[in-house]
Amino acid sequence: MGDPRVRSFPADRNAQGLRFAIVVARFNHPISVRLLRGATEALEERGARSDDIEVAWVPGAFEIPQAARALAETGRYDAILTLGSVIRGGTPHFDYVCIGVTDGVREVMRDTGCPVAFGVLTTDDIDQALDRAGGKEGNKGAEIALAAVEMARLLRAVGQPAPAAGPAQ
Ligand code: INI
Repeated sequence: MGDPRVRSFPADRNAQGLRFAIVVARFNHPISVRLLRGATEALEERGARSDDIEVAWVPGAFEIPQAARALAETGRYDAILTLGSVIRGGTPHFDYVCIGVTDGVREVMRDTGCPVAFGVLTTDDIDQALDRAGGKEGNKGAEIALAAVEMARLLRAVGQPAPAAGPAQ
């Protein structure tokens, strides 16, 4: 794939030796646990050790960016995953939570340089969320885990230093 005359960075999804933090919203808990299982299984299938995966629970999707920023700023992680679900109700609250979490995650990635994979479902109802949390549409948690690995590897390949060595605390 690609032009052999130019340097390219092929997708590398080997998670061995990489360290991850997962921020997961407790709101809509049954969806969150399914997404979390999908994400951790995908990371481990790609070679990550369970010791190199840390999970931070937050009350709801709106709190995800603040926790993601605090984790990214430690410099201990190669990538951060964010998981949760916002389900449309009858009020504009849905839109404000969605805007808060999407803008917030983007800003964390921009400000810290740490890859932050976005795995917050935004759906009309619980069935659409279940479909995407291990149901007929797959598992978004697993999907974004691969994006996190790929971005962590890409940043290393282009020369961004790895986080400082030593056990995650
Ligand atoms: N948080 C969610 O993660 N999903 C939702 O669907 C949701 N709804 O519908 O309100 C939700 N609200 C809580 C919000 O994320 C904050 O935790 C709360 O506002 C406190 O800051």
